[in-house]
Amino acid sequence: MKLYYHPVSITSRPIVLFMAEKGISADLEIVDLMTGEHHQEPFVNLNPNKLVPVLDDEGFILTESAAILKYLAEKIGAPEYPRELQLRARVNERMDWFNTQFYREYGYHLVYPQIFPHHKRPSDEGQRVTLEWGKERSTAAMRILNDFIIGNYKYVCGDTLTIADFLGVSMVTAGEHIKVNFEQFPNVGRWITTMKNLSSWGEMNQVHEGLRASLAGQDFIAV
Ligand SMILES: N[C@@H](CCC(=O)N[C@@H](CS)C(=O)NCC(=O)O)C(=O)O
Repeated sequence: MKLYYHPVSITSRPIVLFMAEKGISADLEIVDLMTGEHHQEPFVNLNPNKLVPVLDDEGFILTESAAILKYLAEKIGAPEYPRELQLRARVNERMDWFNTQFYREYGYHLVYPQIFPHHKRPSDEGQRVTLEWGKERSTAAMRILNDFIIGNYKYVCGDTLTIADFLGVSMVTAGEHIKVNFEQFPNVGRWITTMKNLSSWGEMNQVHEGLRASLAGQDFIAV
């Protein structure tokens, strides 16, 4: 099995963290997003969307981080993707929410345009409007995550760890690069701390932390 990924990518980090936690081994091949390797052959043949991650399981090619997490969890029968109908439906619901409602605004309208040069809008006005839009909607999504989805629970689907936590926490902690103030969202902060206590977190997030440190001196628009 082979995973094409990048260690700082929001959508790759949950996969490598889950694999490390569950002892799933695979060849890890870095696709250098910084030099545009994902826009060139041979990667574009693998994923014409020009995005990581991509899983290759003996020739079976799978894109989409949520689908890859479900595939891996199902393959090893992991309790983090429960089989019971309604428990599984809740996990799917949370993953869809993170991947659409949350990531669309927080990733593509707030974090990426500020940390990836090729996501920056071509005019100052375009950048300003995008970030204003992203900040307003990301704030609303973060409140929903804090008040409704996590609330007094330990995780995003109740008190049991699921693959939705792996997906969600990687997206939410991307906000560390732009200095999101998580003190405004104490339940989210508590959940992040819980997830950071996973035994593989530190090792799997070294490059994430390196990027965060390299951006520490810059000013950003954040939630
Ligand atoms: N829906 C896809 C989204 C994948 C995605 O956004 N990948 C980003 C991770 S940083 C990427 O490859 N970006 C490259 C770029 O924007 O040029 C998934 O969940 O796998």
